[in-house]
Amino acid sequence: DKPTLAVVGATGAVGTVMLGILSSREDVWGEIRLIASPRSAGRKLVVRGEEVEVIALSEEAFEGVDVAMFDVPDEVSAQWAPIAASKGAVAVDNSGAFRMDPDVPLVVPEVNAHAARLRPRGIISNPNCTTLSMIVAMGALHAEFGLTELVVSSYQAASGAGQPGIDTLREQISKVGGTNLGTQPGDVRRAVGEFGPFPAPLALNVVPWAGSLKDEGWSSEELKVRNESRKILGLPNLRVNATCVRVPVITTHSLSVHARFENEVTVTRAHEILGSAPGVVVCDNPAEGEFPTPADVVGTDPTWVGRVRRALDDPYALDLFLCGDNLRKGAALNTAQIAELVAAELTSAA
Ligand code: 11C
Repeated sequence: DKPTLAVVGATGAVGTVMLGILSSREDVWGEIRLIASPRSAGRKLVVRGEEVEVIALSEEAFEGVDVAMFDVPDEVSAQWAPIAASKGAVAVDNSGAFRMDPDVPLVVPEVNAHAARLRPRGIISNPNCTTLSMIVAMGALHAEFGLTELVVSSYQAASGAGQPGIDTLREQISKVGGTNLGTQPGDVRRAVGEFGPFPAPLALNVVPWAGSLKDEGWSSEELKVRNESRKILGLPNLRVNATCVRVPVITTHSLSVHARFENEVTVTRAHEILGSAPGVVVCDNPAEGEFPTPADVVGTDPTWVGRVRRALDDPYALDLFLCGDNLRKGAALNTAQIAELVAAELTSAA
């Protein structure tokens, strides 16, 4: 029999994309059970072309479930993923609750699929969307050249902050569109009113902040990029510095990366490596105006890479620009891919 899948957080921004992804990928699932907060229970959502009623999160909801995906806030995962695991399900968690737990693998199938098999807590973590938007490409380059250092600047979309992020940006755009705002200090700040989940206006602006404040001025998001990259690549001493910035884009995170390697690099070889890496598309012909932008990448699955240059003063370093849909590969798609790895394992063991 095909395994039973539970989608916890089915009504959220990532959950909504997840249902579309589950409907379009090869169908490895038997029952797909949709679970959400009691507030959303009873709603009917379409998956695989059929209406399915959402049930409320409870211990009983995990009866008979083989794989349970969690697209919910950290504290909800922290409580409920272990409950799902105790009921016999493999929990695939998209929150930050377990990513750095040494007994929980942090998996990107193109980079470290093998890690998914060793899961002593019955939980597998899905990385943060910012890490995920670069790590498939960086993993491919690491395999060829041996990565030693990453210097990253992110350009993160509003939907990284969930549906409230999307709603806030759309409302702000409606207030500033067609005006002459953006010419005087504070005029945008006064006009937009609510900042929603962001610490400053996002429309007509860029905001050098994502997540919460950690030691010595770093944001939680910047530390996630560092810690998660190290864990996924199996490079505990990798030098990583990130500056995470929110930009007025609805969906698709972009990153500018300066990557340093053990071996000398060439752009030609980097293009070959990236061009043949599963899940990566090279779009790099600036003479023709060809480079990835969020407006073109949104809604697609791969990591898009362009602007590949060898550092002018360092033959061991590459500079590049990447875009990835933060709700797809950055969240739902990678979670679905991990769940499919587990489904294949369960099916072959049966
Ligand atoms: C953002 N990357 O863009 C964050 C959202 O650790 O899963 C995802 C937070 C996380 O705001």
